[in-house]
Amino acid sequence: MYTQSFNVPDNAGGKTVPLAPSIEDPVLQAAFDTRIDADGRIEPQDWMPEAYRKTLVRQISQHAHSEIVGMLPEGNWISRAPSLKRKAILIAKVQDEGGHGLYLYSAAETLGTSRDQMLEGLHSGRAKYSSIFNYPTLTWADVGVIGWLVDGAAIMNQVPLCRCSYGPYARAMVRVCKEESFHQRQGYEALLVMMTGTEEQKAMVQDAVNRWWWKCLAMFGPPDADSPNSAQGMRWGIKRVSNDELRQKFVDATVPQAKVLGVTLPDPDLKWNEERQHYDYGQIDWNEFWETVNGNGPCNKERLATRVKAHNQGQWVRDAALAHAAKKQARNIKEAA
Ligand code: FAQ
Repeated sequence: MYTQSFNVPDNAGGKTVPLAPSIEDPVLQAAFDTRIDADGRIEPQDWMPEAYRKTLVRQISQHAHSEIVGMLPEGNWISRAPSLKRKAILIAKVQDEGGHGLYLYSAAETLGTSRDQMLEGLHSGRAKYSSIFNYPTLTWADVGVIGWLVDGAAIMNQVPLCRCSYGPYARAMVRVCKEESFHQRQGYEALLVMMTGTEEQKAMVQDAVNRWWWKCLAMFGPPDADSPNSAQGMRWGIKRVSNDELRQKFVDATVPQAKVLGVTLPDPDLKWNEERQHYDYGQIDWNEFWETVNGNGPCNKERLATRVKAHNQGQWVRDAALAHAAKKQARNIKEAA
């Protein structure tokens, strides 16, 4: 299993790419560059180039939206969990994902973009969220497979982000990764139990693995050669490991787990390459990925509609909290007078 011990070396990745010259303030830019080159942290009060700020807001808000929309596919199974134990675990997991979204919105707010602005981007369909959450959860085995593979892929991507150059994002990720590790293990354990069950249960697990495997590989984003944000993201120490490298690490870590579980990963080209000391794997359907990212996946419309409805239905809670805060403030002022 992957844990906090998965780490990346200092100075990993793109320090060979020259930093973009600043047209904003050469002196402040030089101080920023020095700190980035020393693998130091940038904090909210520090000067930063606008492009760095913009990239962080793009990535962190996309990440926050993924956590929030990511509550929906598994949330659909809370009322149908097969036992009280599984229901309690699933409620806690879905709630954790909501918490991750909130840490991340808070981290993005330190960059000067309000949560309302970010939510407006999500609800209007302008902002992205992870492609993986636009697929349906057809059986209970999907819940286990999401824990094992989707959380597994998320951890692989997110552990290096614990050392991201922007302090609030890095700190949020430490806590997120600890929780995601539990999520991954609970999913794997649920599947292990099903694999000791009936033939129907085993077939259900295999079917879920067949449907989710390729989508999980695509989660890491486009191949490095087609990833417009990677070089700069790595140069700034936001991303530490490239999309393709993370995908490979995920495949290498998952193949032995699939063997222990007793399922087949649905890829005839998956085989150990002695020379590379990695598993080779087949072609990902990037057309399908981009269709899904661009709003045309099987559940995009349903997910967005559910999210917007939930947000609107929660308006009274936000109004009540604001009214209470205003009354409390008025009372405090009166008492102090
Ligand atoms: N889906 O140039 P790159 C989770 C976009 S959380 C949709 O490579 P970048 C927890 C990308 O935004 C899962 N869009 O971009 C959980 C960009 O478009 P833009 C989310 C994608 O930023 C588990 C364009 O393609 N995790 O699962 C995807 O350098 C279970 C070009 O791509 C994170 O967000 C995609 N899969 O690298 C919850 C981690 N991939 O923005 C519930 C943080 C790429 O220019 C249940 N994010 N795009 O319009 C990252 O590490 C990066 O943003 C990447 C993309 C790696 C996702």
